Parts: sequence; structure tokens; C-alpha cells
Amino acid sequence: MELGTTLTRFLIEQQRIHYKEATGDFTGLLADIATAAKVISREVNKAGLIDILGFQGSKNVHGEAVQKLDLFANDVFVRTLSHTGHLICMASEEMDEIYQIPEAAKKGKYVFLMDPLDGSSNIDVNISIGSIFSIYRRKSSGEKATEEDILQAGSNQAGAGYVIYGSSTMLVYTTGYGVHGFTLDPGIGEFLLSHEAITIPNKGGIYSINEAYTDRWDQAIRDYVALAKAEKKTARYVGSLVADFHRNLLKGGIFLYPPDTQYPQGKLRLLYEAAPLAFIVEQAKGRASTGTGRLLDVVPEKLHQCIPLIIGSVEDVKAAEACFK
Ligand code: P6P
Repeated sequence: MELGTTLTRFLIEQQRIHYKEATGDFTGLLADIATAAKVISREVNKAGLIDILGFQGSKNVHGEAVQKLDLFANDVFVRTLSHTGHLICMASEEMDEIYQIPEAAKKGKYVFLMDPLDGSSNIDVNISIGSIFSIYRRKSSGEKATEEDILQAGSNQAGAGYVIYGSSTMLVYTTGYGVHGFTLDPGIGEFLLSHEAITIPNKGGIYSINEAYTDRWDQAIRDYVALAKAEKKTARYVGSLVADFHRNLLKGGIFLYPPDTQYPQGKLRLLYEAAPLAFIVEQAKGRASTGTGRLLDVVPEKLHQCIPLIIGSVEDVKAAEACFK
């Protein structure tokens, strides 16, 4: 039986079809992201063995410091991507400031934003977690990146994707030509095409929201949840954004993290959580909203800015928006 389509082969084919004059820079960046994902997947999948493998406190059996996995994941992305010549800067939920590509390293034209390991508190209970990333072309032209390069509306994204570390490790991405999913075959260390041209059903049977916060919501959200129940939707909420999003992307449904009295702007981050997933869902023929407007139209004011997120099947998101009007 022939080997499936590897991510590398797919990227090269897509570049030949859609980017005839490409330099290969963007394709190289996506391939590097996949490399980082493989390293993180290996660590995440043995995290449960921490005690068994004799990791005492903050040191492992070799006396090496054991990092929190989200800091480890952040390090892996920085070490894998920062010297390859594709980027001018990086930004991350784990880093307060913009990470300028070091002086000595070759610089490129892309900006890389990430939540390196979202939902990492779920690791010790073996719930799927994920990395989320977003890619922009730089706008400035100087030696260093500026805020102008980072604070771009989501509609400017050149690419976006996530890696879900679950029963299998999957990388799902878009560059504006559809959404494609690859499953890691750990035996050969390759991501193989498993979900080509993913589209989300127009209407779904799942709603995902943390109903423990009902008392903190606006009436509009309470009205939508009542509507979802009236439509006999089933409730599914893992508490891990990538896991909830990925399930709804494949099966159809709606995920909501609305503003509430504790998080007036919602809890999720615009630049490296909501905007990349919004790009993906629109490319999969879904919809992403703040409740009162298209999420990809929001122009960020701050790197770690939060935003309300209502995302998923078109009909379901529109029904939720109608409750806000
Ligand atoms: P809550 C995980 O901490 C996270 O950032 C997302 O992955 C997840 O969707 C959300 O927070 C869960 O938040 O308030 O429902 O526990």
C-alpha cells in the first residue's frame, strides 16, 4: 500500500498550485512548525510518565530542570523557528513582550504568534490540549519588528493552524486555500494527510459553553443557550479550547466564550487564540463572531488583548448573534 501524502509533499504541491512565484519561505516555515509539533507531541505524550520516570520535583533523573510543559513548548517553538530566516519576530502567550529575532540570525518577512500549549492544566488528567499559531506578513521595513507588524486585523493573516495532542496528534492549518488536517504517524515521524479540505456543517448539534458561569452572563447569552437547548443540541465542553474547537469543526456546532462579569472582554486572547481559529473556521465555511461583529475584522490594540469568541457552524453563530441584537 502506498505511503499517504506527507505534510511536506502536500505543502510543496500547494505551493506549486497557489504560489507559483513563491520563494519557498512560507512552505519552509510551515514545515518547521510541524517539526516543533513533533517534539512537543513526544514530551506531552510522556508527561503522564513524569512520576514513573523518576522526575523528582523540578529535576529529572539526569538532574536536568523539568520545565512546565507550556514553557517547554514555548522554548521548542522559539528554538525551532527563530534562526531559520523566515521570521522578523515572534509573540506568545508565554512571553510578555515581542520576541525580536536575534541580531546574528537571518531575518525573514513573517510574524509568528502562538499559544504554545493551550489548556496545559488538562495534561495531568489526560485531556487533549493544543498549540495554536497565527502567521502574518510584516508591514514595517526596518531592522526590527514594530507593533505595526503585530497589531494586524485577523483578516490579514497569511496562515493559521493548531496542533491537537490527543488520542493522536493532528496538525490542522489554512493558508487561505481551504483547511487541511494531518495526523502524525509516530512510527515514521511524519504528518500524513488525513482530512483534506475540511468543511464545518452549516448547522450543528453541539453547543460548547461553561454553564457554571450562567449568573455572570448577559441576558443575550442566556437567551442563546436556552435556544440551543430548545433545538435539542447536546452540551459538550472539555475546557480545552483546541479540543472543543476541533470536535465542533469536524462534527458541526458552536463554541462560546462570551464576555461575563469576571471577564468583560471574554477570557480568550485575540491574537493567538481567537483570530487563528476564526481564519480556520471561515476557510472551513463556518463563522466567527465577537457577538456583535466579524471577529477577523477586529484590529488589536494590545498584544495580549482578550476578545469574546462565538465560533462554529454558520447558522448557529448567526442565531447567537441574533440574540445580541
Ligand atoms: P473556563 C484553558 O485554560 C482555556 O484557556 C481554554 O483552553 C479553554 O477553552 C478555556 O480556558 C476554559 O475556560 O473558564 O471554562 O475554565
